Amino acid sequence: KMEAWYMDESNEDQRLPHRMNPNQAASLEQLERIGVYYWKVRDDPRARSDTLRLNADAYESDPELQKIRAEKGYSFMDIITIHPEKLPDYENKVKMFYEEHLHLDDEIRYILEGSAFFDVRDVDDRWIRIAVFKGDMITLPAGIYHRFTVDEKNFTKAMRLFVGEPVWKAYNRPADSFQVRQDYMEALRHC
Ligand code: KMT
Ligand code: NI
Repeated sequence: KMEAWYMDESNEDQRLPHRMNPNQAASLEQLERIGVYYWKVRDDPRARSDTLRLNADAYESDPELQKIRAEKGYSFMDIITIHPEKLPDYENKVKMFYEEHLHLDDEIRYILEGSAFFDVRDVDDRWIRIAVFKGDMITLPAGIYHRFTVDEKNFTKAMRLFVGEPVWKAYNRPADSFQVRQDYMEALRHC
């Protein structure tokens, strides 16, 4: 089951859940309104056959993944492993991913192993934290302010997908005058 919640204001460790007390859930509909799409785990054999059934263990040959990539034009993919022993300069990178930023293109991630949090700004500029796990795919629209962190398990293996030649450049907030930001804000007003 997908889980997202509004974050508390505490400055404690970014890897902690940072739930409000009491918890304030955010729905799939709320996420869709801000252009965030989230496909939930297909590893569950009881999943209905007409739902998307990605198999995170077979990502190299999974026909469902191939279908999505063909339909969406995700021609590029690579794999990033975020773990103290696997990623050079781990602590700095984890800090860097947690700087609030935007990109000129959609950020598309498919979690192959482990877990993580993606934080996105809602329409009122409040942080929503999205917990992702093995088998989840998430897309963040170009121009949305967001950030990423590992959780307390310190392990995320993710596939990065991209339409065409990848551009990973992040622009830290404030980037309000960027055309991509203006376009994103305009799109929000129409839904
Ligand atoms: C980003 O731009 O926020 C990232 O690429 C995060 C790390 S990829 C799981
Ligand atoms: Ni990003």
